[in-house]
Amino acid sequence: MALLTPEDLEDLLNKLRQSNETIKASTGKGITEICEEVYGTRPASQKVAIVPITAGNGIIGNFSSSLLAITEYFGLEGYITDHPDITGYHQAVSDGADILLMADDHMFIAHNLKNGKIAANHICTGVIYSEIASRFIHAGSKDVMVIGLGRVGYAGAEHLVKKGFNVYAYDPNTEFMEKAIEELGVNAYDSADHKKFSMVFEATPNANTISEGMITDRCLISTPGIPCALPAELAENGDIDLVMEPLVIGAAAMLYSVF
Ligand code: NAD
Ligand code: 2YG
Ligand code: MG
Repeated sequence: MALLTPEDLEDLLNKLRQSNETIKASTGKGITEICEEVYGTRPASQKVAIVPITAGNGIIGNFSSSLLAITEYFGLEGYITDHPDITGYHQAVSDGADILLMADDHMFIAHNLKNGKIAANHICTGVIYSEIASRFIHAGSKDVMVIGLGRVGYAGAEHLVKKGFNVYAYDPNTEFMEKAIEELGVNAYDSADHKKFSMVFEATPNANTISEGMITDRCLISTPGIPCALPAELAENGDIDLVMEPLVIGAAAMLYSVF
């Protein structure tokens, strides 16, 4: 799995503000309202403890401080534990924290100790980015394109199918394609069909996964994938709305899903 770098997390709240402007312009609602509608929850003064984790590749610079900034952006009190790992976990529970945020190289979780709810970042990221794509106010149909059916992409495809969208998907991994066709009932995207989409949810670790032939002139591309899926020459087109942000949107969805 591609890990975040400290550089990805620089200037995070400005990146969020830009993304939120695009989300509002293309869906009519901001990220807070969308999270409230998807999860049916609101913050209620929960205390959030962020526990740095040294396992595997270790601490990522700016990761814990970014989670603290996100916590505070959504109106909650938060803090980073003095020590990482088990000692930090013990401190958070002893302090009476309501919600824990912590990540190793494989899982990033939010755990609400008071109501028992637990959220995984890959699921929440898939749900919230696919939800944003599906809300495009200029869409002419219920067709949505999903690019990448890994951990994040599959969760988003499942969310869209459950919401009644007509989901097309592409992943070069044939096992993942077959699973999504059999278990979710998605349509296999075939470029030879020359079908174009105005709503695209992209979740791959690769650049330039979107080609001109896949998208309508006016479209919304919602992507947690790093680096950018949209080739630079297409990104210059002012009619393409691009929602792409490295951490906050997915982390916000995690918090709302455990409130
Ligand atoms: P994953 O490895 O589980 O899945 C990625 C999938 O993309 C694979 O199935 C792969 O076959 C597919 N793929 C690769 N190239 C493709 C192409 N050209 N067209 C279609 N599919 C292609 O990864 P993941 O955990 O699902 O994460 C996906 C991306 O999202 C990563 O870049 C990850 O870092 C990022 N991510 C971002 C956030 C965020 O908040 N912004 C949160 C979680 C993950
Ligand atoms: O506590 C720390 O600083 C580290 N143990 C955090 C490790 C996080 C690793 N995960 C990732 O980099 C992401 N792929 C998942 C985070 C989702 C946002 N893109
Ligand atoms: Mg995010």
